[in-house]
Amino acid sequence: MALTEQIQTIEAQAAFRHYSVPGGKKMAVAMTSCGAFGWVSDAQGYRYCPNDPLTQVAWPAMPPAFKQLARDAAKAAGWPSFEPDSCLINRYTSGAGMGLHQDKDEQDLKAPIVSVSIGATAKFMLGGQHRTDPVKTIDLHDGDVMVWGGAARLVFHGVRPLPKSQTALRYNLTFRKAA
Ligand code: MD6
Ligand code: FE
Repeated sequence: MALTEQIQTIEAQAAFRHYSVPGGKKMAVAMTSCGAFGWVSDAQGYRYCPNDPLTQVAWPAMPPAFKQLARDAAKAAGWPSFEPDSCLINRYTSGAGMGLHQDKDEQDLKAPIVSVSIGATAKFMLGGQHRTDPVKTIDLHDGDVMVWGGAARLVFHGVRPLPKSQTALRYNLTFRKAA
């Protein structure tokens, strides 16, 4: 099954939603998850949960094809034993972007993150170890896979808002070892 069809199956069980960040604002990007843990955010902060807070039931299982894709990509990049237990699915519509951030809610920051881009091209911002470090912009296209590990694991990064005039959606899958 194609990745977008898998996403449709997942969102039928765990709908895309806009989380609030601890400061109170709602994120522009809509999110859902699959796997044993899902990333969530609310007034209490960011964390991984075994249940979907919208339904109180476990997140949909990670499709075997997702897991295999993540394992293969990690292996090719030098992490032969990556076993993701969480896949965060981001959905970008016109005007939606994601501010500079680090991913550090996972227990084992030595495990890599595998990122898969689907749909509309995004301008991805790649900074350094400090928020104020200079940022490079790279285009992420449909089908692009990035593996983040080692020294790159904690770099600041974000996504420039999709042009307002654009109607095509972008999805991004990030495979993580959360627990
Ligand atoms: C995105 N990606 O591409 C957002 N985080 O939509 C991320 O925030 C990200 O691509 C950690 C590792 C890889 C990523
Ligand atoms: Fe991130």
